[in-house]
Amino acid sequence: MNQKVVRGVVAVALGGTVVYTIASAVAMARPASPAMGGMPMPASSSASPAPAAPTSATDIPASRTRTVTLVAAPGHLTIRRGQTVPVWTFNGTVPGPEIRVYQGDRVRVTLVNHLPWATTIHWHGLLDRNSNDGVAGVTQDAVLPGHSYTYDFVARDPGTYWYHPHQKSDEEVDKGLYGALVVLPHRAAVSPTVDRTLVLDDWPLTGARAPGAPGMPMPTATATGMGAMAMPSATATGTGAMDAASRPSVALRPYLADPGMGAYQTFTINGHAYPDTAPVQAPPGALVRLRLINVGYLTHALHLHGTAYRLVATDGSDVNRPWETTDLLPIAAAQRMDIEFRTPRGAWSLHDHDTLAGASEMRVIVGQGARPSAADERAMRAAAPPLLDLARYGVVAPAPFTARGRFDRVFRLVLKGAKPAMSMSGTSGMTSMSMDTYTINGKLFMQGAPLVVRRGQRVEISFVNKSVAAHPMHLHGHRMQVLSLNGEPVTGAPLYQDTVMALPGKTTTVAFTADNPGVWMLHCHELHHAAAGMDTLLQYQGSPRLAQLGGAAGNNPE
Ligand SMILES: [Cu+2]
Repeated sequence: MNQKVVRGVVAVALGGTVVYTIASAVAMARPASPAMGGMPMPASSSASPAPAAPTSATDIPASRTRTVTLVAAPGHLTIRRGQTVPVWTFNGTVPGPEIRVYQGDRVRVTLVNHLPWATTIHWHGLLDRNSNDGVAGVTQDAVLPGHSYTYDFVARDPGTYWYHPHQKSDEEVDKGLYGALVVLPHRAAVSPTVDRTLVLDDWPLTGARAPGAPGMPMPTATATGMGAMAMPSATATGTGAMDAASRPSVALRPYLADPGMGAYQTFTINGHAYPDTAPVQAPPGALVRLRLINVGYLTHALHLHGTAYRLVATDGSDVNRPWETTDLLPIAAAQRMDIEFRTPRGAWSLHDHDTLAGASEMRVIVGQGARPSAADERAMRAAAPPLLDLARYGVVAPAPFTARGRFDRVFRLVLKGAKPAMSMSGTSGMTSMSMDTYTINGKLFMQGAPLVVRRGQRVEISFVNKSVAAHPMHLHGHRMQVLSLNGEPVTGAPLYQDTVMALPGKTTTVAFTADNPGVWMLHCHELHHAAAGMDTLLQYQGSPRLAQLGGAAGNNPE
């Protein structure tokens, strides 16, 4: 794990040369039966939802079983006209097909591996059995090339989730292996007219700013294929620092305080960079729900022009009585933020309000028309709203935990990082960098002891970030209630997340009930940090670990 080079450039898919142009996701009226987000699904069956949500897979009638096949294979993605890059795909697309089901549906997903590497699928945020968690070396063996594996779960909790490999995840997710999982409630108080998913990603590409011919600015890996990673020039300077022309805005600096991320200069929404992003078109006054999923490693501050919005859900959990705001919405790695608003008149932007090179292309047009209005362009230049304070948003409500409550187990996890060491790799002329190390309580993954709990315990975890980098910490299999966010007590609506952003120099405290036995990952979702050691396990007493690292499949979750 420590020998890899960092800042994995999306590696080159040797072989398959079919160029896929991703179909624009279609603005969709709320479906009578769940739809697949405009993406083709190879095999599925569906029926109208029943009113009650059964509790186990065996209770679900076959008519409410959704059957999906996800074929992982190399392919190509046209990020924008003139820029097509080699990627890894599910069913030929990036993002992979959206899986949209109703609460209570049984979902059977068969993963078919046509990659040159072993892989898995992890259902990020889903509260389900440990055996479905898809973590190579912890809950299953990685699925070898040419093999398949079936996940079978009940979509118990409505919300916005996503899926991605948990085998060498820093590289496999980076190459494009991800997709949305949306679980619709049986009944919503008000159904939105438009319900769209926007998957945000960042790529280690210099994009439109790359010199030379259009096509593939991605540095090609060496002939040995996927294992060899080359450093793009942006990080070959020795520091990896973002260049002066592309520093994050002041508000976002703590979130983007990672000296190694300067290579990630191309930002996409649903696989495309503006102006090639699909607009969100709706008549004025229509209720729009946008499900924002950040599958990349950088935090983005999204700004909606032309109207106020409400943040209605974080990581799949509803926000209590959200109010209208025009603040920038920060969304860290792996987080989901669902927003609702009434469509304004005209054409307006939803965009990454930042000064990073890629921010201007992380943009979709909202409203009527595919081009921004003059009013929108003026607003783009003038606006300087603050970041939304998640600790003070929404209305306080009863919740399982309070900061002064009693806990059965209290863990204090100190997050640290060590500076990378540079080395030259002779063959390609590229500079590579040995992996920096990131630790929890001074230990790399698997050096440290797991956090041991018993079923029913009330557990508190404090993330004490003593590194210079931000760490979006993800706990599998549980919903965390955030008690204090970067030193600030949560005084608004109860804040539930499965991935909480721990900023440098701050302490963030979460609580949860140990109600899902198994062995679960707890790790940083800046997946380079995870691959560099920032992972641990939450282990229930008496729960067997279902797989081990290494072995025939080379199990390596990060
Ligand atoms: Cu981290």
